[in-house]
Amino acid sequence: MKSDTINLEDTICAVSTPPGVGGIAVIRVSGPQAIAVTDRIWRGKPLEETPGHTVRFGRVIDPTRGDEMLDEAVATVFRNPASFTGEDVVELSVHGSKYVQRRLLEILTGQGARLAEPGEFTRRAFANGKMDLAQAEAVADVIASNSRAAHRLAASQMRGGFSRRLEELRDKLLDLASLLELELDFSEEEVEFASRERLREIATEIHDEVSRLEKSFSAGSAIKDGIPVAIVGPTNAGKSSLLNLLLGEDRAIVSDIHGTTRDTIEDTLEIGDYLFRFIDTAGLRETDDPIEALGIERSRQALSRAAIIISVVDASRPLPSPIDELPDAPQAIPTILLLNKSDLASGTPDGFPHSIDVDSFDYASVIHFSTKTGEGHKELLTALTEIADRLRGTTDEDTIMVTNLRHAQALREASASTSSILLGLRTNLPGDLIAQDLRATLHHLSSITGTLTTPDILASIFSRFCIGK
Ligand SMILES: Nc1nc2c(ncn2[C@@H]2O[C@H](COP(=O)(O)OP(=O)(O)O)[C@@H](O)[C@H]2O)c(=O)[nH]1
Ligand SMILES: [Mg+2]
Repeated sequence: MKSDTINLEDTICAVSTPPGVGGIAVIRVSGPQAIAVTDRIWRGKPLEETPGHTVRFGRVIDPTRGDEMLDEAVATVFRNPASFTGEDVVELSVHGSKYVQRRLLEILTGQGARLAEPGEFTRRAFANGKMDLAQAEAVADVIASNSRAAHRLAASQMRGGFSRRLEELRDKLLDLASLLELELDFSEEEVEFASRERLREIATEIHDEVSRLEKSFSAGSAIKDGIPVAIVGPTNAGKSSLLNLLLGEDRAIVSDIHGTTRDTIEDTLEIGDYLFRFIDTAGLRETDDPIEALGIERSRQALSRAAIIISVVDASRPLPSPIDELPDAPQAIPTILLLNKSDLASGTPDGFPHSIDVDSFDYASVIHFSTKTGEGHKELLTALTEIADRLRGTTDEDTIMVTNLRHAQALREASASTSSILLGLRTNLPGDLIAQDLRATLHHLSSITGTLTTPDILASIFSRFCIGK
């Protein structure tokens, strides 16, 4: 699958461990001259005579300084095609001093290697057919993943789960194409009606799956980047106190002055398998203060992006009624109602001075809470992870979800084309017109795995990788 046009003749090198000082740093060299170049600065058993998947201990020397020793090192040799990039690769593990890392790169480039561009190792792996584009992008996602759920999604995509699903869709599209062709070939005869029925069945299956994948993006990207949770409610309800309690630090200013929080404050927290992104907002109220008004506008924006809403009310005071007007939130977003300041509440059977009718709004859960005593904290964490489980869709951890905007856009286009196929079949459009939409669908799906991608798209994808990947 050589659809990439990068120069594969160069031998490239880069530090593949994080920048800075470490116990060990790994410098990766890849390309046709990887072993020869490294051998010129290597003292130990010659790497040229070392089989692939073999580790050697030796020394790295500096030929420009009378072969003075730079460091002791461990060299791991991989031979084309059995390596990450599909090329000859040497990974040099040296002591992680900044000087040793920098000097080793200088020595290697002095011997004919050049510095790798961001993502160039992975780009070569793609160019050499070691993985498709969706898998290559998943490498970056695995590296960036910061929760178990995000890691599992990325790892499954890297192993090719998503690519296989796309392959299945492609096969079905080809089935459809050949049936259409049959129909064209035999259009004079009486076979049309029987096959149109079958065509519609296949087209519906394809369309449903493409749409499902497309729709999974909003939850998929939330899981990848942190599920956005907006904390909303009237001023002084205890929203900032809640954020601080959740994060275990005094992140937001808390005071009994109404309108203290003027800007949205965001921070992430890992709970169970998920990363959540909590957004503390300014209380929604009418105000003459222009700064607070800007904050309130930001609150509304946070609300519109939220995957989960925590609606906080001060339940020790009379509540504005009806309560379902309290959260300024669309019904479709799962909402947790926190009846805060339970430590101040007394009186009625449920502990609150005012009977609270919450039935009119479909809350995901209603929790008696106190940021002072911590009452309800555990229930809130459980409620959040349960909603996240539902967002992920099933308990099946290998569920395929789209987490990449580029893939989502391609799927959106593919879904528009499959709609046209269905419409064409329903309205008995001629086969050759339907075939056009079929080709368009194939095109959009293929752009995800990179079988049909232009070099500039590739360049923009891989430039977002870090150097050394
Ligand atoms: N007694 C009590 N006071 C609380 C509780 N939560 C917040 N407060 C107080 O309520 C006031 C407003 O809190 P804050 O978090 O700034 O509210 P926000 O405007 O919604 O962000 C502060 O004086 C807090 O100390 C609670 O659970 N119990
Ligand atoms: Mg506040």
